[in-house]
Amino acid sequence: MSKEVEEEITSVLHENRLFKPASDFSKQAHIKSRAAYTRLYKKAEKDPEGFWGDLAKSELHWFKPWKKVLHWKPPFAKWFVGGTTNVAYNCLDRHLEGPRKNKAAIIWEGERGDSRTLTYQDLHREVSKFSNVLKSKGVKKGDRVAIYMPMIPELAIAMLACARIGATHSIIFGGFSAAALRDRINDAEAKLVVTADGGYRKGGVITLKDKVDEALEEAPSVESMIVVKRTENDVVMKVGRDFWWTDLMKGASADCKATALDSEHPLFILYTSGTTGKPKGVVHTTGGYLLSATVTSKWIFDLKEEDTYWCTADIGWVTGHSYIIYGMLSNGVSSLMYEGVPTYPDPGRFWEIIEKYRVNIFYTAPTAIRALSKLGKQWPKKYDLSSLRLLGTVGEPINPEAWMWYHKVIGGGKCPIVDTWWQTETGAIMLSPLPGAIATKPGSATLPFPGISADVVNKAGKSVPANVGGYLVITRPWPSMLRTVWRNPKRYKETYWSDIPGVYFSGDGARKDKDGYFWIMGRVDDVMNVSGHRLGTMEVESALVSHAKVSEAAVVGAPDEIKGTAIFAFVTLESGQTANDALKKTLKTHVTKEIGAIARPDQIRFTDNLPKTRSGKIMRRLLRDIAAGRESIGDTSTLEDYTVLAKLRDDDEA
Ligand code: 7RM
Repeated sequence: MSKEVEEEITSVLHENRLFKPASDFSKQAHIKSRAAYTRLYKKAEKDPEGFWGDLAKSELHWFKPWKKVLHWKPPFAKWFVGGTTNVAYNCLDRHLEGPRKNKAAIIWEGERGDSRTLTYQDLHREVSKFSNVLKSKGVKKGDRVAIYMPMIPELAIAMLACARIGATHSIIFGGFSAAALRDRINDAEAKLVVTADGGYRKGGVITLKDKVDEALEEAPSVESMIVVKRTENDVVMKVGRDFWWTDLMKGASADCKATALDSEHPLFILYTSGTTGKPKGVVHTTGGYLLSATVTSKWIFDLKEEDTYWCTADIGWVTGHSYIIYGMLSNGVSSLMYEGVPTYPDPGRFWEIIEKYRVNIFYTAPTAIRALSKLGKQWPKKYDLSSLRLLGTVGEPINPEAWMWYHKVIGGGKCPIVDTWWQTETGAIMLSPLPGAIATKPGSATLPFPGISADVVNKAGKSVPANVGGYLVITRPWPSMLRTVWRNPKRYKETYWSDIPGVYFSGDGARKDKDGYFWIMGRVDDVMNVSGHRLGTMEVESALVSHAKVSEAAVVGAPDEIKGTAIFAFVTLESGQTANDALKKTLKTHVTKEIGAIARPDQIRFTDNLPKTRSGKIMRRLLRDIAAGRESIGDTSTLEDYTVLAKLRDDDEA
């Protein structure tokens, strides 16, 4: 965060609904009551190293025990110092001894309806073979491997193979351009790239290998490329550099021992874009990362042996890393992986998959919930969703209206919802209800996970009173914290540990209510200063979305001579609604009624789509430029649909 952190944020949202866990859910849950949560939380607070050390012993396999749980030289942490382990061993080998051997590890559904199931034994064999393939191409412990693939099982195999031999993977989401791919490959100096000839998406075929070819024209570190055949796309194979996955796998031995790796060995780099400047390579290591991913998966998703779990994220984002692959396989769960989009071939696709596989636990993003709710409940109503027992959300604040739709229409009013707050940098979930223990409030990520010390503070690092907005910080190191920015410890220190003295600053604004529940108010960069009040965007957006005709809203500040900042709202309507001036007036009045005149939008613009990142987050920075009539500068490589910006600008002239 380069911007100076300013003063408190005014909160205007009032949400009073409370949903207590049903007693039959609590009875079977890992953490069964608020009292049990409090006991764990207090235990961890009193003795964090004892708490995490005990869990590391009970939940993970170590080749060699650690000497010290935590070495903390702020802001640099080492967890489980001197211990050796292996992430792939914990996700695969240790399950082969017992009844999980022939249990589904990955249940894969292709966009076109094809499917594959890999048992733990199958996955172990494929991973071992691919580990040997990587070795045969000269990949050694500590080398970086770039992975640029569609959501197919080979993606999981490739990442686990890297983990098995101690190569550090850098997964680049398949929607990125050749230039974005090149920059990420170069920053990490990857030696090898794993890709595919293409993938299926939104009913069409995307290409991937051609983008790698283009990237490699200016990426001298790469020696070879391995290509999975997924589509009928024509590709050009460069002799001596490019190899087909199946050709190499054919001859590979299925015997490859998992390397004993130091607990602090870098497991992966994942690039996250800053608002300006080049993307940051967030570095996660081995033991601490796996511990947090494993324990949060187990307690927050309340994993049981017989569950079928589905997270709809792409593995190219941190959510896919931690909650499709590592956290789930470490727990021996059956994790469903879907190749395509929610609306192909029709808006019932997610619900059809839940019915087909009898999914029990479903984890998705508010953007998907809002988009699917806009298409109407006739789609989910066509399918039997009664297998669901737990729902989750991640990625953005969930508006209370979207929460209620998810609860009623998808969860049938009976499933707890875990609203999980975390970041690429945190590696694992930090704030979330434990579903059998914590009563939920729509729109709140509730309380910190045991062992996580979170607070809302002012610029000076002092806790702010209840219901006063401030900066969300983590005050103690945690096992899955990012260790550094790849080859840039200075940027690590400046970005996360400098604005507020002594603590990790998340970049998010938040408030705690009188019950200690956290309410995320959005990125601090998005906060609007209206007539001297600092308002988060989230609360105004929630007020707009609570109107029956509104599907989605994004609110930004625009320069205003009198107020300093005027509130500018971009609004997407429910299907079938017509945009007109009368509705603009109605919505302005609605916001005034819901949260007060201070938050009344000065301008409303209707739009069919909002600019979003490829992982579904609204890019308010770009909307701010449009509202101010400015040209957009800074990184737009994460933008999902470039035509949205042009359309929003055209409307400007109309
Ligand atoms: C997991 C992920 C991180 C940013 C974070 C927040 C926002 C994520 C929630 C949320 C409100 C949530 N990693 N965010 N989860 N805001 N409630 N439950 O999304 O690095 O891509 O993004 O996402 O602003 O700082 S991420």
